[in-house]
Amino acid sequence: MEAVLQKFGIPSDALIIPITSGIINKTWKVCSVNGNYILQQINDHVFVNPELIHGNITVIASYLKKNYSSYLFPAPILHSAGSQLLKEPGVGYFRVFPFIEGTHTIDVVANPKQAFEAAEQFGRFTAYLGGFNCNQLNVTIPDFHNLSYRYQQFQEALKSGNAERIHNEKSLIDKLTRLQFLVKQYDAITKNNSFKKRVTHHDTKISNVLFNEQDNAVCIIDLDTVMPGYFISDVGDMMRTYLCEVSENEEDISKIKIRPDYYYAIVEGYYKEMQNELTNEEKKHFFFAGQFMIYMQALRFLTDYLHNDRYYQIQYPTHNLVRAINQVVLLERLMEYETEFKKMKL
Ligand code: GN1
Ligand code: MG
Repeated sequence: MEAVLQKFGIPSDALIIPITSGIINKTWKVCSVNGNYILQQINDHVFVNPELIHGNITVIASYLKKNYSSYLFPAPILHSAGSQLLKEPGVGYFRVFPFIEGTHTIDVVANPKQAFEAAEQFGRFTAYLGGFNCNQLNVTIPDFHNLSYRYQQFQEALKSGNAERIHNEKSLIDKLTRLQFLVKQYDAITKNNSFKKRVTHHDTKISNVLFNEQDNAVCIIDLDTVMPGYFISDVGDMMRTYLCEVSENEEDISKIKIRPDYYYAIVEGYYKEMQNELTNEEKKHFFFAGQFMIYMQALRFLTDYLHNDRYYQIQYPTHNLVRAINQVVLLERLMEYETEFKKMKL
């Protein structure tokens, strides 16, 4: 670790504090006499070509700088050999971001204002990049939010996965199978010209937004999965992670409840920035966005559980199962609000 820091010009006696909220990359806060930084080791099983991420960051940073010079975009710093990404042979890929002083991240959305502000930030990011041709971006994880593909992976896990786990989880598997109509709706979207591919963040959880001391959102972070995508990915993942007070890790399903105010806050914040970008057809799909993302995450967690947990970091053997059950309950709770939420006028 010291050797890595030194290459970024950071003194080796810096204090290194792990940040454990992500479940893919490894992240540390580094406090040194030169200033504070965020150090990350990229998970190169998930991001097999980390160079692609940094290609995206570079072109986006330059577009935003040219067209929206006051937009706050925390770009990684360069190491001694002059690039953002440091490859340590046999160890992995590292990058360092400046720590934006006076900001903090939150893990749970505590009030609708935070939800509104986060949604506004993610909407603004896509809207500002409306004039940027998203096809220039590298695809850092192919088929990342392709629901048909995720369903297909689930089907494969049912054939080749852990037989005992498959047997024991039959009722959960049946439930997810009955929700397959959501895959059909997604497939229709991919064939509908009214749905546009835009610069999409694809990981809009609240800890990817920096807040200042007044609790105002100041910028978004984590551009690893920025790729061409549909707006339902970003709006849907906010719904998945902000609507409920407890996270995907909660075992006690009685705590999984929808907070309607937060739904309206997400839609209003995103819409404020994106209303001129979205087509009328897209505007009718805010509710679907939540269903789509929660369902996809349930499939991904269960698929990983059936494959003996090879993708997500887990803290105990049934962790992915708990997460999958949690997401199915969340989806069921959301669907109870279908009529009410669809009445929202845009
Ligand atoms: C992963 O590690 P984190 O929280 O940034 C995953 C997301 C999932 C999320 C579920 C590259 O993101 O898609 O929604 O876990 N990212 C990747 O907690 O797979
Ligand atoms: Mg992420």
